[in-house]
Amino acid sequence: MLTPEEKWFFDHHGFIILRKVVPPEDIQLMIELGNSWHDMTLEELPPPLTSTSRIGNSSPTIAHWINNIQYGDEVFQRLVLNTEIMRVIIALTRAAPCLVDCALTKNYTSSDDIHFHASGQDYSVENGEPRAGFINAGTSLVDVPKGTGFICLPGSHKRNFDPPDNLSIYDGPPTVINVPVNAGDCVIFTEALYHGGRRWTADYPRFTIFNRYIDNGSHGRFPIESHRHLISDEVYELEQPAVQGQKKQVVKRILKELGSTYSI
Ligand SMILES: O=C(O)CCC(=O)C(=O)O
Repeated sequence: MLTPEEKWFFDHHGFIILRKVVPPEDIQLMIELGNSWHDMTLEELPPPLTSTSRIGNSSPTIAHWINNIQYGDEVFQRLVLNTEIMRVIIALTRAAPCLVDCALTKNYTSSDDIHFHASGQDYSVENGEPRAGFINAGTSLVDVPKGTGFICLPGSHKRNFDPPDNLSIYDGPPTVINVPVNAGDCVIFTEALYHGGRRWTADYPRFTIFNRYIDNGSHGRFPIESHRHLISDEVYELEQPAVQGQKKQVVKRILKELGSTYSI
């Protein structure tokens, strides 16, 4: 599933980069839909699309995101089921992924910085394979120039010691690294990794899709039954709770497509 180099890279850094995994025509369509949804108010969004960044007390200049986008168009379901991305997600979840969030974030030069944060410490190596309990697959729809966008504290997912408080997302290597990507590239990282986002600097907006997966249960989330007709059976199944040791049909189909004999 993962090559020896990918296993080493993920274990060492806490993320992996997949290059050019999305076709340009899908990228174009996602940007068009993203632009139209981001121009809408919360009430105008077609249900069940919503924006948790517009609910509550979040900063008005936060880099806003739209949630449940997989219900908004098939193009986002194609990304959810993308074989190259799922190859890594299936490996890291020991063949038991549950999709818990699909969100499309738009950053402007006026959008806030995203400071270091991490969720949990659920990362380990089992039977010689890296595994992560909470994973984020961030696919960029635009070219992200060096110096802006995603940054992280490489290796911090192992968290044997807490990082010092005085680190800045603008610090440089070896402590903080910035990960420049191009449109169609996907950065898959464990949410246990300390990460964040630098202020956007290009003269076009940044669009990123963050698809999040867990490897056990469903974080109390379930497919939205009232809009179940808007997603395929495979995406519906992927949103069902994950049970270790039980492979979903969608996982079996992707493994077959990959020619993998992966067993737990
Ligand atoms: O802008 C970025 O790439 C970082 C996004 C982020 O920190 C998050 O999704 O939790």
